[in-house]
Amino acid sequence: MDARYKSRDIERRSLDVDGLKRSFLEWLVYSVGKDARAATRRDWFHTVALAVRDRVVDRWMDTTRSYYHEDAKRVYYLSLEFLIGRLLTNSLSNLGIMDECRQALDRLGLSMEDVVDAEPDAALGNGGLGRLAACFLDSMASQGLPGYGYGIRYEFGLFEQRFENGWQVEYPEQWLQFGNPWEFARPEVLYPVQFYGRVEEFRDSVGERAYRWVDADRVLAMAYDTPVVGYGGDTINTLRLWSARATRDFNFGHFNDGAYMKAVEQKILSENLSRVLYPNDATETGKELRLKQEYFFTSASLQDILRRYLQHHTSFDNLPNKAAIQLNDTHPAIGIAELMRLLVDQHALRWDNAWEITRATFAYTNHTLLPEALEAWPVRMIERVLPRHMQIIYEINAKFLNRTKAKAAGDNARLSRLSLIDERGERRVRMGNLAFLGSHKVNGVSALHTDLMKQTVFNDFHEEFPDRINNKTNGITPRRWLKQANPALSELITTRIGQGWISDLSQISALREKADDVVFREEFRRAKRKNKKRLAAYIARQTGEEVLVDSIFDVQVKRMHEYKRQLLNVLHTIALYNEMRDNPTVSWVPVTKIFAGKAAPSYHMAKLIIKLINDVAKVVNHDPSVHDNLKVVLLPNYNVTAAEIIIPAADLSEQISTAGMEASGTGNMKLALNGALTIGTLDGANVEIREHVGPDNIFIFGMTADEVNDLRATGGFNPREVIASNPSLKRALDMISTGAFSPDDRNRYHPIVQALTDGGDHFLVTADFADYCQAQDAAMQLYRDQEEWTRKAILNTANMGWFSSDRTVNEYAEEVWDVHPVHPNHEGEGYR
Ligand code: GPK
Repeated sequence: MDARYKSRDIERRSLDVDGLKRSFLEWLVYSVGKDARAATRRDWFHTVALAVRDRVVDRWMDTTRSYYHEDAKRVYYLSLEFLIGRLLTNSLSNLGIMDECRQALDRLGLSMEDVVDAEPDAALGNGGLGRLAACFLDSMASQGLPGYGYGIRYEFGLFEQRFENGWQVEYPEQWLQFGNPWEFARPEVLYPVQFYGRVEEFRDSVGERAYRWVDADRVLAMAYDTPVVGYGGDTINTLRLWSARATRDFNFGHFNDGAYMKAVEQKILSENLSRVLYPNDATETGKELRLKQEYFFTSASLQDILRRYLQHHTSFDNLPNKAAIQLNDTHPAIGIAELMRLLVDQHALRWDNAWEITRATFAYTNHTLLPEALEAWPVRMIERVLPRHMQIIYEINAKFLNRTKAKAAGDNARLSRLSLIDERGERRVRMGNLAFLGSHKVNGVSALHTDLMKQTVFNDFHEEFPDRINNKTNGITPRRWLKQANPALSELITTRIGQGWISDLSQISALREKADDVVFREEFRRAKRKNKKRLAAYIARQTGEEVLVDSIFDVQVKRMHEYKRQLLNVLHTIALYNEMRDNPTVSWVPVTKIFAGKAAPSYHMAKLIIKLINDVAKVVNHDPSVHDNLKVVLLPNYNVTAAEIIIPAADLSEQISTAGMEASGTGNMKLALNGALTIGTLDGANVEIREHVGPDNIFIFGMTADEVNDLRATGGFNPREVIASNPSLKRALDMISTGAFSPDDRNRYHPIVQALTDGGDHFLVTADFADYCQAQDAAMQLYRDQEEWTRKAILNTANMGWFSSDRTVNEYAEEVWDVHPVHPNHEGEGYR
């Protein structure tokens, strides 16, 4: 090889300050096409990202090659959402070249923060489910597990939220507008995906009945690959996202008709498939385009998985030993019918053989028990959009029900509950039942949620297949959520216990004994204060509001949803406001109520709650009689980047859902790990957080899931009575209903008051109010004793080790996937 190229190659990978600086300048000029004088911050971001990407590519290829050579079993994580956030800090930090990069930029007269801030936030997800997928990618790569993410490359991620006159307004989120330096387009990795058409029956070569799907519309799925850098940079995995491309098989008939433009228009429309992420969190809208998105990415992914498998194998018998496919909720569950179709129709396997392989390959994670979120597609829609799949689903169902009938002994109610088809009203396919039946393992995402799955939605299936349901309590990656988001605390931790915690979070338990060390407590407080200052500056920039750094930062950040009960928090805010006004001479512990979260654009109640928070903020923040004792802020456009600023600064973590409704929560874990004390119900993973941090270090209140269940079952709950017997609750509600916060429109909040009273208060806000206020009081009193508060905060951080997504992913790897770490061979290339 030409020596000049070789030396350039080495330079491309060099990780020292000089090498980085030289390569930044080279990228800026030759790829971004600017000189240093004309370059904007965005140009520098692209420059740095491209230079960093260079340092990843060799190791990425080594990793992929190692998996190939070892014919390792891979896990494929199919998810309609990956809420990744920014990648620059993540890549630098996982490669271990953060300081070098900062210095290189410094020598160019640039600030690292400015460059980092020019990166758009990749928001290809709505909330917890999508962020979990992103944490899993980080954990799989960090532990050397051969894991691939498969999803959709949405052109528009989750909408940008702005407040106009206090109301949420949605704007398109154009994260790709200026290009995406992290991804590699793969125009040669292209799979056809079909829709509509009809099914033709014929006799195969041995005279058996066989089927083919004909006269269908076609689109192409084109791959874009993003390297997923594991901690330490040894393993670089792949996130493969599909983009819809029109096929070129034009109908020449149209040309002759002079309908050329019409043909082209149809082609262009087919690319809408990957245009936009549906903005509903835990609700299902039943839109045909959504079904098509689900099938589009699932089919492309399965074709890709089979192609990779067939590089080493000629029969499909080994597929379950070489591929584990995890369904992130039911969104990719149509994949079960699709794999059957591919095996039976395209590869001529016998049905029973194909079914055995399919079931052994798939596993399914359930993320919610909310009935409105359980996907059920109208039979008529699937018949039209995916006619062959509808036949396959009927066949799976018939075989299953026939087998079960013998045992069910005439229990028709049970059989109809087990059926894949819901026959009540318009006939629908229950995707949860399909996912359950087509998987060898089915899991919930916290201990409580998994128990409730067994008792409720999957009760009959659990009796039928008692070994299938298992629990995998969620986790979060300590790299992004402690090391990167909270440098102040992570540096402190590392000085005391070393840096082992970054890749093995269980080691953070060594901090327990430091809780009694006054010097450490002082330093811990100092780190928190630094983060609070950073957040206060952010709040001022975003809302114009000045908040007191020494107040309790009481934080509720998550999607706006009635079951998450932001309303309970608002009612307490109003009650506290009244108390402070009534007792101006009392020395109050100052409180800053911090909210953030998006509402689904069509979720009117959630949008009204946003407006209420903004209205309450306006009144409270401008009332001189409460001074600085109470401030309310609702930060716009909550996303991963905002979370990285808010979470490290929190004192109190609001996890106050109606018990039994939050499957797990993961924000609860991020906040506790960053030293916030939780105020929460016994719901989702809060239950396990209490077990780990200890009941003395968490504020638990409210009804349990069992109590909620009993209360609802007996129908004996009357919110009017509860309100009448609680003066502070009554006063707060009266203020809302008489327009104290909406003098311009006194009836504005009628729907909210209605829901909490005559509506029956389905989410039991009023039922938990008194207990919640007591827990809030206890928190405020504790905050007066800063030593005691800090001690508990440290114990929270120290006891959260188990909630690392490394632990979660290892449990999946051992108990569901049977995949094992592979150590890539990097010998061929010099890394440093
Ligand atoms: C659950 F069903 C859904 C959904 O559509 N989107 C979503 O984010 C969340 N979730 C749960 O609400 C959380 O409790 C849970 O921690 C998270 O999924 C990850 O499992």
